[in-house]
Amino acid sequence: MKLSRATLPNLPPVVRQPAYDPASVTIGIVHLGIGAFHRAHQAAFTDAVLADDLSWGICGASLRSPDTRDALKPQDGLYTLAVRDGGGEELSVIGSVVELLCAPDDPEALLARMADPKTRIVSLTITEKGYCHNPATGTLDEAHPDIVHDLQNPETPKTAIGFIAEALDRRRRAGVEAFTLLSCDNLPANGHVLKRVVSRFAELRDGELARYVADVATPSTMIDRIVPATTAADRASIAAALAMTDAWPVMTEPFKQWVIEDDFPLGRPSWEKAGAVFVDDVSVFELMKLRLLNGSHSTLAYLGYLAGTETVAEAMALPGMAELIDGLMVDEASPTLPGLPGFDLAAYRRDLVQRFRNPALRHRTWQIAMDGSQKLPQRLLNTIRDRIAANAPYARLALGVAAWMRYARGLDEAGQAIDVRDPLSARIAAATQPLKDAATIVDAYLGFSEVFGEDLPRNADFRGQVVDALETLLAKGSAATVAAFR
Ligand code: CS2
Repeated sequence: MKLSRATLPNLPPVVRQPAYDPASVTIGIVHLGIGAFHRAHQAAFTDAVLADDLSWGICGASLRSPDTRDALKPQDGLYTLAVRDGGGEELSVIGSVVELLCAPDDPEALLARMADPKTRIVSLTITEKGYCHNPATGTLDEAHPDIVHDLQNPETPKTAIGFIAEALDRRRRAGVEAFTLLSCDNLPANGHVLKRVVSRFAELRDGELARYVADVATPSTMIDRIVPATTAADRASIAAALAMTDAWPVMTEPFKQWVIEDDFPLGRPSWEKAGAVFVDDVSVFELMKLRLLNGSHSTLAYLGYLAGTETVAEAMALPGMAELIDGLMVDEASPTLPGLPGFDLAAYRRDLVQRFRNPALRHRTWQIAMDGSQKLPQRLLNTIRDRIAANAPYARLALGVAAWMRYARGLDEAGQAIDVRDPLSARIAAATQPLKDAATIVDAYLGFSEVFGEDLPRNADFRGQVVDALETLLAKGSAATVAAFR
């Protein structure tokens, strides 16, 4: 038996089911990037409040692979969310995703759905590189091959930016109000970044569209939930618990946080009833999350992978790692954060360490290590900039950067190839693999201004600290370097 609307009555009672009839849900949200993260986070928040207003169902679109559509369409969009920690597992079937599209197969279907007046929100989890921007400056990369393609072929776009611009243009021409654009990616001021790249793209298309785009609401959000990729073992254990198969269940942790700027001219689901927090300005929360959680995560991922650990929990157990991460968060990153009156930062950090140690999640270091060139600026480098400006030490942050450099060259400590997934991986490997000593490797990396900007490569102290850290990593290896923090 397979999970679907027809088989819901056969589920065992321990599995929570939608508090509404999924067949009565209509679409109000188009989500671009229907991966596990969206399904563990925003789709779950929506599912929890959908009974209040059935017009907020989600059309989930993939911009590349058909895998999610192929897995979930035969299940009427239903899937299992497994919330796991040391205490056990809670299972729910989520019913908020009611349509699945694969953009490359049928771009027109997605454009028509986005242009439909009933679509009032277009949300995104397309990862950092999906913004086709220069990570160091946050501006549209106009030479990006997919952006060039989308400007030349506006009706058959490839990128989220191209789809959004064309859908907005159709709404403009039809006299329909614009949807709210809701970026849910791990970028500082994600709403502003999205507005900036879509506005620039619209300008390059035409002036009327650019004027229409200027008024589109793009609230920023901070979203947080750890979601490891689903494994074959996860699928098997969920099938056993459900007594039926689910082609793509999603694994996550109990913790979830969603902070949103409340700017939705065409309305929104009552997400606050599911625990979302609406604020005027999300930027402080975003900085906190990016610099503490994600900055630690990337550092753990590179050092952990190099030391031979497969998961974050295993990396946390390396001698010295807990001390290193604690020092990175408490001594180096936290002092760069603006005040958050009434917010218990120490408790937030303690929770983070617990979350990293969650024994029930196999969150692979390799998964987090992906796309480092797109992640480093907001996770580590901007924090370092603030430390430099305050004339304060940042050795642990510099070690995180050096660990990325050690990893992204594509050779592990035994000299074996690493499967590096990063838009810059080929260029980085070509520039750095032939080099042997730390200083020349660092200098080759500093030539990537889309990562390091113009300022850091010129900063002798920064260069020196990263060279020292990389020298240690190359000479002693990651495990011994980390152990020195004990
Ligand atoms: C992780 C994030 O893969 C990564 O880079 O750091 O996906 C992290 O798990 C989430 O931001 C947690 O909310």
